[in-house]
Amino acid sequence: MASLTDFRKLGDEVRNWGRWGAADELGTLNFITPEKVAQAAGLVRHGKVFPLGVDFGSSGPQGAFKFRHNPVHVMTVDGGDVTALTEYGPKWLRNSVGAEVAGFFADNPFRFNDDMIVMPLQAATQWDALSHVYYDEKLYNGFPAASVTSFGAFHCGIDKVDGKGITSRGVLLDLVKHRGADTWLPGGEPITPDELDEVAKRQGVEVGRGDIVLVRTGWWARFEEAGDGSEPYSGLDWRCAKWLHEREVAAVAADNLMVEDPVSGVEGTFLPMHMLCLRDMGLMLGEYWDLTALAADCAADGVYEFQLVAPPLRVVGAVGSPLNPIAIK
Ligand code: UVW
Repeated sequence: MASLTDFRKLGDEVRNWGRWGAADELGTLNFITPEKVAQAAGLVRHGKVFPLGVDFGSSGPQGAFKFRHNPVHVMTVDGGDVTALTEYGPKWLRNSVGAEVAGFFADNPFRFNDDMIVMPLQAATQWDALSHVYYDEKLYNGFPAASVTSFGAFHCGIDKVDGKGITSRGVLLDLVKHRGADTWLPGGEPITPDELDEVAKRQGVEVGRGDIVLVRTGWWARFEEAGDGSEPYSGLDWRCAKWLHEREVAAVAADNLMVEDPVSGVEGTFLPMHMLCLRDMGLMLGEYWDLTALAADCAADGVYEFQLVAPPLRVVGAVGSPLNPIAIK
């Protein structure tokens, strides 16, 4: 088990603060240049599209922790309600929303349905913004942690990165196939930097500047099968942050709930890789990405690179965003 001193040493090594200027809030997305975007678009050869987002609904993966819950979806207008509103609704309803909706529907056959969703932005397929985690009271690039307030993140919010797209070359590293696992990687065997090299070599793919790396652990496939996300699992060892730093990767995403291994690896801490990636490197993490269909296709044609299109929602001041990323081959 590493110490907090070891962690701080690695933090000093991988820190990108000031690399793109004192005001930078994009972090490693700066590695995605127009040339990189054009190169990624050139990887589209067959028009095969793989949506990587999971369902947003009540059967989602939340529940293992009390501080997050699954999305709650509610209908706010239902065209079929018109009779109830006009004929049976209580007076207060007829005088307010009922009258308004009945007005839209009066004397014509046209109807509409509306709905809303209430959810933690971290509930399902998501990007963590650079303001999601911090230590020593500092966010990425030295911005004060206190700039994340009850009004939202004034620095490093997800809205600050939307100008990048986000689109680049995606590279899938399939750990399930590499380890010869059935569906997923059970707990207790964190993925090491050396293993990432082995997988890339075996798949015949190189990881480089501006790439977005997708790591398949099988967690999502197992969750879909069992409907329970509380089983021990394996993710990236915290030292993989250095591997990503050395290759100048733009972002990393996985099919599990926190990319990194749930066993910290740094004494007395939680989420050390989050701290190194988001806070020190300025590298965003994607979680709960469904990589099953993409992995099957990559295994079939032996091509593990593709165009990845993964724009977050522009939720002002948010520390993360849901999305439906798309890989195109
Ligand atoms: C936490 O677990 C706090 O964050 P994440 O959703 O990024 O894993």
